[in-house]
Formats: sequence, C-alpha cells, structure tokens
Amino acid sequence: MDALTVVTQADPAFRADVLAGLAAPIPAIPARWLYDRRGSELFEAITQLPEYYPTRTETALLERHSGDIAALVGSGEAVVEFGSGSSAKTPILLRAVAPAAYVPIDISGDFLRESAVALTSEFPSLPVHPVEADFMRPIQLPDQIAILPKLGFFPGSTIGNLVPRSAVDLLRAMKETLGDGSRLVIGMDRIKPVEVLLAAYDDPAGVTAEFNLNLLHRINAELEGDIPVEGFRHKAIWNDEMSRIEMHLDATRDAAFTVSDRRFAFAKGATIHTENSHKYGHRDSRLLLRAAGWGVVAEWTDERQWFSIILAEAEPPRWAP
Ligand code: AVI
Repeated sequence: MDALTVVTQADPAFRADVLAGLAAPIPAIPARWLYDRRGSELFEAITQLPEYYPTRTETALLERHSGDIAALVGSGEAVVEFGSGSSAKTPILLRAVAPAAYVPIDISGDFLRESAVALTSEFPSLPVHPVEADFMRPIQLPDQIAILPKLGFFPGSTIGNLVPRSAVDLLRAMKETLGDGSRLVIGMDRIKPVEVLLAAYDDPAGVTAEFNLNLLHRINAELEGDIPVEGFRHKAIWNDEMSRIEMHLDATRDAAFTVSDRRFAFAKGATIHTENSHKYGHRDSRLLLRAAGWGVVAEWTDERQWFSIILAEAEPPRWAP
C-alpha cells in the first residue's frame, strides 16, 4: 500500500446490516446506508429535480403557512429539529416563530456543524445547541432549554421512509424527547397518481438511479466488496397494498460476488430492496400520529393535495374505552 492510500474504517453496523441483508430470503439493506457523503450529495440533487415534487411543495407550504403555525404556537419556543437543518426549510420556520433557542439533532456531527454555522449568519442572536445523537431513541435535551416550551420540526416526509411500526416508535420517541404538551410540525407526503410518484423516484436524468446504485459502490469501497455494479439496475415500483414507493436494485444478469470474504450469488432478476417511501391518505397520517400519542391541531395542504404539513400536540395519556 503506498503512502497516499486512504483506508476508510468500515462501520461494523453497516457490515452487519449488509451481510445479513444480502443473505436474507428477500434481500434488503436498511435505507439509512444510502446516505454516505456521495449519497447525501445525490439526494440533494434529487430535491432539485423537476419530477421530485416533495421538497418544492413542502417549502411553498411552509412559506405560505408559517405565519399560521406561529399564530398557533406563539413565540419563545425551543425549536428542536430532528435531522440537521441543512435545508432551506428551517429558516422559514425560524423566521416565523421567533424561537428562544434552536436545537438541531443529527447522528452526523459534520452535518450539524455545517448547518449550525449556516444558521448563525442569518440568526446571529439565536442560541443554537446542536445535539449529536440518533433521534430514533428518546434523547436528553440540553439543560439550557429545560424550561422552554418545545416545538419539534420533522420536515421532508422522512417519516415515510419507515415502515408503520417503526414510524410509530419514532413518533413515540419524539414525544418522550419533547415532553407532554409540546408541539410537532411534521411533513407527510400524500398518495397521488402513480405516474407522478414513479417519475419522482425514477427520474429521466437518472439521478435517483445513481443514488440507489451508489449503495453498491459504498459496499465495494468500505466492505472489501467486488459487486459488479453494472450488473444491477435501479427499479422504483408503487406497492399499492403497502401504500409506498419501493426502490430496488435488480440483477440484470447472474452475478456472483464477495463482500467481506462472504460469497453471494444473485440470479438474473433477483433484487435487493433498498428503500420504502410511504405515502399517506388524509386519515392515514392522523392515525399514525394518534397511535404515538400526538393529536392533530391543524393541517395544511397544497391545491393538488400532494403534500401536507401537520401541527400536532403531544397528548397526556388518557383513559379511553
Ligand atoms: C429522504 N426521503 C424523504 C426521500 C423520499 O422521498 O422518500 C428519499 C428519496 N429516495 C429517493 N428519492 C428520494
């Protein structure tokens, strides 16, 4: 090995998920591994595509209704964002609700630092308390915001990337993190014509395909793999029964390869399931929130009803028949 070779330390959880996922009867790898540096850049590029309606629609909804949100929640909240606020959406909310503090939570310290710096220039007097943690579990918030009312923020319909059981677990964890009486602004993507959904997840420019196939490049680079990436293609399908878009990687020919010294053989047509993106009907989103102890206070949607922003409130447990 020459002096310039950079060795990436493999994440043991990535290795375990990939080896188990490739060997599973229905091969599947958790979607969170799509987001290495390159994957995150490609996802950013996806959000700019004409066919990818969610980002544009949600941003417009926030611009139109952030005043309504502020009227309902008041000012002086600690805004707690689940995921770092690298997007254009965070400043829209912060401008409207005049918070007393901002707490971005992200598992990646790099993203946290980048977004904290970006926000400080626009909100120089806003106290920012970044927390590096996995928000899938309840988190101890910084002491500095202990007495402030909390407003959670979870845009992007990222909730849709979880199967309903995990989505409810996450919403419950958020409730525990924020506390009873806190509020949550959450973006949820709606069910819409299948052609619109398929174009958004299989764009003609091939950016989503590159995003999906990047997972194989990542496996090869980080887990000593020799997967023939050109032997796989991106596939997006609408699973109506599960109300979700699914991304898969399809073997276009028989492919035998090694990952971390383990041999795998994929016959032509075999697939690796890499992501789900659930879409919700009006009542579905409410039921999901209620299952986790969140009552819906208000909901805003666009003219085409393609996306909705919901303001929910953490309800205290109460007896029910
Ligand atoms: C991050 N998440 C909300 C995106 C979505 O729409 O489900 C991920 C994505 N996958 C392909 N395109 C976008």
